[in-house]
Amino acid sequence: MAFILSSILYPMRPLKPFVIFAALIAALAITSCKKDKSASVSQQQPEECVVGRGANTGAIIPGQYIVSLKSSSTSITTRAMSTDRVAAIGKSILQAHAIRENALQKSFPGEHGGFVAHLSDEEAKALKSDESVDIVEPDRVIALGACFTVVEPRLVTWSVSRVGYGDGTGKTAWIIDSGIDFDHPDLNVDVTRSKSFLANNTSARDENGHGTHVAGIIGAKNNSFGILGVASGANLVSLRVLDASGDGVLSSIIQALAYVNANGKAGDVVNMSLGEDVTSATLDQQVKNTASKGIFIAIAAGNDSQPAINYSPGRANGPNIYTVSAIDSLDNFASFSNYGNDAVDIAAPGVKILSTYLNNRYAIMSGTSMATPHVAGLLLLKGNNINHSGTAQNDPDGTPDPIAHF
Ligand SMILES: [Ca+2]
Ligand SMILES: [Ca+2]
Ligand SMILES: [Ca+2]
Repeated sequence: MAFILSSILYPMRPLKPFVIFAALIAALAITSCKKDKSASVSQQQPEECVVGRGANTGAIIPGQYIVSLKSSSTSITTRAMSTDRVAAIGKSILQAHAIRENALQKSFPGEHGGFVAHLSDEEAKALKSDESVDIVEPDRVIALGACFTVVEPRLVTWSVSRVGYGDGTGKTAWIIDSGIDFDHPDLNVDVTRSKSFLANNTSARDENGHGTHVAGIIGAKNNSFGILGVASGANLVSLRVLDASGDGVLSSIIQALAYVNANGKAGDVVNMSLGEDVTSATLDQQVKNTASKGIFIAIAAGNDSQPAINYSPGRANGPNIYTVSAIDSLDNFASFSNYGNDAVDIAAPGVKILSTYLNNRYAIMSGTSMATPHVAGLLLLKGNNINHSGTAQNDPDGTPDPIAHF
């Protein structure tokens, strides 16, 4: 799996100091991962082998735009429309501006539905002025910087013990990530509703490991082996937006949220252990739109040691939306975690977290990516009645985040 580390964390472009720091740490992790092929517990894991954004995250995809439509427009209502119907509306809008029909690449239904199109700057500007159009913004790269250490499992991990746990049977978590390992014996994957939003791969199976790790924290089975998830036995739906290298595009995440809007129900939970290096009005709006249906959304605050309010979707605020910062096993605020209570709602364990991994294995990973599924599990069990137990120590914004608890 070394390609994940090398391809994402060693970019040719200038790095911010934090990214250089993360890359150095990851170099240590590669060594320990190689040593651990036999699934033995590493005694020398680096303290901060953090699953963060890859260096290209936020880069604009030239000539590709996300166009979302006004839901209250007098001419168009996308609510309850199929993907095909929204695509047809998109084509008619393109036509009205003398833009070729095949510029439309994909569409997403829902209250703030829309489409993705290949456009020139001038064409994008023209669509922005259309009275049916709400937002036009460039599509962007989403990339994951990942590192992991394969270890022996323990039934109840320190982190699940810290937040508490219960029976998640019959509850549904929609996991927008790199996919889930369908064959992992400790996971109850809802294969039927799983879906890939990648342009060139229709399988929702995980080829990266990140999504499988997230899935286990939420719902690993209550059986005689492996680990126990926060909401054990929950239905885990894989909505794949990141490929084997951890790369994806913003518009796939928006499509995945629209898919949850169409197929989910109140009480379900969406886990978003991913984010952008920038803000996206379209993504924030889709998150709020999904949450307004009574679907809970757990979102990673991000791993940049920066104010969380500067990143989408973590900055999206509103009922049923929980942006999650990370703590370690001593309740200390994780050095990498984004902060700021204008965005962050709650903290959860995110340093050295043990969970399921590809090919029947278990691994340790760190990041707000790992903190978020602890909260997602609690939301499945308790909804907005989620409790707190203690607060994050040394929270850099001066307002200690409450630590999530059953
Ligand atoms: Ca288990
Ligand atoms: Ca918030
Ligand atoms: Ca805080």
